[in-house]
Amino acid sequence: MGNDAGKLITILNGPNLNLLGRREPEIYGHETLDDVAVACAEVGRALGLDTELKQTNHEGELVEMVHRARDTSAGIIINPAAFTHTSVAILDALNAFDGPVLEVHISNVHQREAFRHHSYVSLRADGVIVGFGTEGYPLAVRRMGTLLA
Ligand code: CA2
Repeated sequence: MGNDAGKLITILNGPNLNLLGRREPEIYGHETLDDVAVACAEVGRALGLDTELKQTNHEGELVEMVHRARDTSAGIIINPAAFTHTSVAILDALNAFDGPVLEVHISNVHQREAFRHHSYVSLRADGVIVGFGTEGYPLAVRRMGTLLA
């Protein structure tokens, strides 16, 4: 890592988001997770922030990714996907992270089934972006620029 490295923002994604852009475009849009990574990197670069985007289908791995971010990252942006609505373990891991946490949901979860209306992660999140499509991710990076200034 060179001396010009900026603060790192880790962008975590939960189960099935590897299918982004390939299935259910009427709900989740046409952008892939790789497209999201590029959009976030562009916004981050303008703010002097480095970004890394990760995805896993496994709850324990998401917990470990949050733990790793404790040593590497100034902030976490997380779309826990279905674990949003079920996982006390991910909430506990985020509670052990010192920096800002922003929660992103691509769809407007409040317009969907009642079980999507509650988020454990929102108890920890410093902000939540819901229903902005994949544009929510670079917007969250922009907000990180403010929170970490
Ligand atoms: O709107 C969101 O970002 C969600 O976190 C997406 C989750 C869902 O369980 C949450 O309630 C809201 C589902 C992610 C599934 O992603 C797919 C993407 C493309 C095709 C199929 C699934």
